[in-house]
Parts: sequence; structure tokens; C-alpha cells
Amino acid sequence: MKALKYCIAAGLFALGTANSASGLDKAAEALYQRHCAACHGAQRLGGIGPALLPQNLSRLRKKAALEVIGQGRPLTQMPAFSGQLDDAELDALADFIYQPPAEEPNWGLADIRASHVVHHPKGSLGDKPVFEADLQNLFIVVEQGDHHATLLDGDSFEPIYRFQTRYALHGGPKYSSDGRYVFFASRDGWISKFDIYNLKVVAEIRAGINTRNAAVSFNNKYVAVGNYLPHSLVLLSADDLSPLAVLPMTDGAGNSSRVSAVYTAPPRESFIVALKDIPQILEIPYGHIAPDNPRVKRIKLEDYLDDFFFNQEYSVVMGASRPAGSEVSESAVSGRVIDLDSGRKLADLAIPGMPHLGSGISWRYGDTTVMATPNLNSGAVSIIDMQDWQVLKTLETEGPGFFMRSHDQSPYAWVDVFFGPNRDKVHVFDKQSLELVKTLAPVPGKTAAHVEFTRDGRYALLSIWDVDGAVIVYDAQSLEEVKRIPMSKPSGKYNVYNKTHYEAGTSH
Ligand code: DHE
Repeated sequence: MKALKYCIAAGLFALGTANSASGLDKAAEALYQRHCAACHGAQRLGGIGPALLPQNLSRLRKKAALEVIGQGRPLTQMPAFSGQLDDAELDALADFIYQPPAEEPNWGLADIRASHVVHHPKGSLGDKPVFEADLQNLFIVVEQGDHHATLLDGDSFEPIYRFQTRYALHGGPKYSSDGRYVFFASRDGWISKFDIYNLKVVAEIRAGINTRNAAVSFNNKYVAVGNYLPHSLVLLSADDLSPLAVLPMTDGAGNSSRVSAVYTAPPRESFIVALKDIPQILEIPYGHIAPDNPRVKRIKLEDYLDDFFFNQEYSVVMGASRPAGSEVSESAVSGRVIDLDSGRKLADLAIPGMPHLGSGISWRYGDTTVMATPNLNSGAVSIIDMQDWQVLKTLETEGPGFFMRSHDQSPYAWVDVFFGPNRDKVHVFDKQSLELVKTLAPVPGKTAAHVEFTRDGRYALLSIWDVDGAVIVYDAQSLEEVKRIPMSKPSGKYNVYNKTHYEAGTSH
């Protein structure tokens, strides 16, 4: 009976896929097409979910993959299949994804170039905004529910314009330094450049099959795109997104790596590239884009670091590793502190749990600077003294958090409780007493997450992560609600001034 079910599904789906000619297990392939292809792509090249090809799974043991298929994966949209599939089917799927496809997928310069679309060439649109607002106090809100973005006036909190984005954006959109343009990256590799003054997408290009994020050089010349698939960093012209170079991510000894993320480091005038499968960090000075350029610096590490926090000067990076699969490190050392100039390790980070450094924030505390990070597997915010890299205090929260935010002008730091039964709650802490001030639960039962401040720090905007969701505006001092703006799963929001001035309270 089961075999018949697979055969029917194989007949429906397998024809025309790259795997069908390869002698791969047809039944497993049919299962894959039925349950996995919608998110992971018919040819396993990725989509909303990661690519499921052997080279992408190099750090995930098959046992861990089986667990993910059965139990789902926290932090992602991967559901649990154990209720729908029996053990043999789960096993067959786990085996299938470790089989190489019939054809090696690639996405080189020619593919990238062929996908390039320029909707409005440089100079063809006016330089005066077509709406009135404080251009430094605008927000872009990414609405994941229906793949749109909203341009929001940060004074009136009225939407100015709502437009469709590519499917499944991920990572923060990045502004040009004057705030006129914003660049979006989608999980399946599309990079879009949007002209805020004219409310138009001006150019698009597919830079990878499975992309992590994009960074824009502070001199507004380059966009760097980090890919999981292929293992490459792609450099585009920030003018019209035309491709300049594809840099294979290798260690020089025959091993290649996915890019965890690429960051721009304005004071260093360089891109910093975090690698997932090679224990190295790369630094690529703006403009030195050839991979063998002697100015490309490789910092060799003791272990893989793929989640980063930079100090405000970009001289030091704190890095943490996300263990593969559902494994959680029990090690006392959960990260490292690296000096970017010397390449030397300054300290081990002894944070219990799994810090989410990428969403960390920093502020002055007495005669030192501290950084705070939520933890992805425990209800704790770790506050670390950035002079001696010791944990100064661990604040208890009602569950693991994902995003943290503050503003120079605000006495408070906000952290969500992203996972678990209390995911509808958000904690507000005092940055000097390091004590809890208030816990908000704006919509019981719905996830409340991701805060961003207005330019002056007077208001904090919080998302209700639901298709029938909202952005809620709070007075950042009294913590009273000011306004509720309906939106479709507004995942993140990004204030032009705070982002382009690298505010210490926001992610970079
Ligand atoms: Fe993200 C940013 C990695 C899952 C929403 N996420 C980032 C960045 C990295 C990262 C490296 C910084 C890039 C940037 O902003 O340029 N995210 C990862 C993962 O490795 C992880 C755990 C697994 C994965 O599937 O990729 C992951 N992320 C998620 C989600 O499941 C979230 C909650 C929903 C979604 O969009 O898929 C999610 N990530 C976000 C958001 C940002 C982000 C909203 C931007 C943060 C900010 O600056 O505000």
C-alpha cells in the first residue's frame, strides 16, 4: 500500500526533477517532493528552507537530521513530521537528503548576470522625495506574512507606502549611508534595491541559490552577498546591482564553506565574512575583491564562529558557534573574543547556554561598556563587561529570547521571550540598575518580538508576529501604548537614522 502511495506521488512529482535520472531512491524522492519540496525546492536547492544537499549538510550528522525531520527545528519554520510519517518514511527522507543530486547545482557569474534586471537606471528618477516626512526618521517594516514591506513615517506612525518584496526576506534590510536606498536579501538569493525617495524597486538580481544576508559598504559602492549555496561571496555594484565578482569561499586547502553572514565594518572600510564550515574569519577591504588579493585577511580560529557581535569601533568581534542540529553545547566556553587587527584571541566567553550575539546591544555602564545578549536556549540575558569579557550579571527572563534593543537616549533595554509558552511577553530592563522594570504582554497568545526605536529614542516599536499582527508603538519612557498599526507578521523594522549611524542599541 505504502509503495503504491509512493509510486503515485513519484508519478506526479518526480518527472522533470534533476534527481529523477540519478538512480536515487524513487520512493524517498516522492516523499521529498510531497513533504519537503515546497520549502526546500524541487531540486533541493533551497527556498524558504535551506538547501538539502550533502555539501550543505556537512556539519549536520544524519542522526541529527533525522531528529530535525521528526521533531522540527526551533528558531525556524521547520515543522515536525513525526505525526505524519512513520519511522521508515522518516529514515528514507533522512537518507535521501544526503545523496548527491544527479547534477551538481551551481550559480556562477553567468547565472547571476542573466538574472539581473534594472527597472530604473541610475539618474532616470528624481532626487526629490515624492512624499513629505523626516527622511531620517523613516522605518522600513518587513511584513513576512504576505511578503511585503511598509515604509512608515516615524513621527506620525502613518504608513507612507506598502510594496511587495521577494519571497522570504531574511536579515535586516541595509540602507545607503544617506538613507535614500534600501537593499533587501531573500533566502533564495534575490537582492533588491529600493529607492525610498521615488518608492520604486530600481534593480534586482539573484546572487545565490540559498543566501544568508547582504551588507552594503559604507562608501555606498558595493553590496556583498553571503551564500550558503553555492559556497560564495558575491560582490555587486551598489549603483545598479550589476555583478562584479564571485568569490568562492575556500580555505586554500581544497575545503569550501558556507557563508554564515557578511557584515560591513565602516571604520575599517572592509567587509567581515563569517564562515560556517571553515574555522576562519575573512576581512575584505572595500574594493579589493579578488580572492587571491594579498589584502584579503584570514583570521584563523580555534573553532567555527558563525554568530557575531562587533564593538562600536569594529576593532573587536565576539563570536559564538551554533552547534549543528539540535545539539546544544554543554561546554563552559560558548564563544570567543577576537582582536580584528592582530587576529589574536582576547578571551573565551563563558556564557552558559547559547548566546544570540547577533542581536546584542551595548551601552555605557559606570566606567565601562557592557554588552547584553539574549540566549537561544535559556531564559537569560547575559550582560558582559567589555573590558574583561566576564559576565557581569545574568538577568532571568520568562523564556529564551531572540532580539534585544535599546537606544542611547533610553534608560531601558527591551528583550523578547521568543520561544516557549511566554512568547507573548517582552521584558523591559533598566540599563543602570540592571533590574527588570516591566513585562509587557500586548496580545495574549501571540508572539511579541523585535523592538526598534525612533531616531530620538522617544518611542519603541514592537511587532506582533502574526499574519493578523501589528506594530505597537510605545512611549519609551512611560512604557504606555501610543498606537497600534495593523500589519501582516511584521518581522523586523529598521529606522533610517539608527541604522545609518550604527546606534549602539540596535543591530548592525
Ligand atoms: Fe535570522 C538576522 C541567522 C532564523 C529573523 N539572522 C539574522 C542574521 C543572521 C541570522 C546571521 C544577521 C544578518 C543581517 O541582518 O544582515 N537566522 C539566522 C540563523 O542562523 C537562523 C537561526 C536559522 C535560519 O533558518 O537561518 C535564523 N531568523 C531566523 C528565523 O527563524 C527568524 C526569526 C524568522 C525568519 O525571518 O526566518 C529570523 N534574522 C531574522 C531577522 C533578522 C535576522 C528579523 C534581522 C535582525 C535585525 O537586525 O533586526
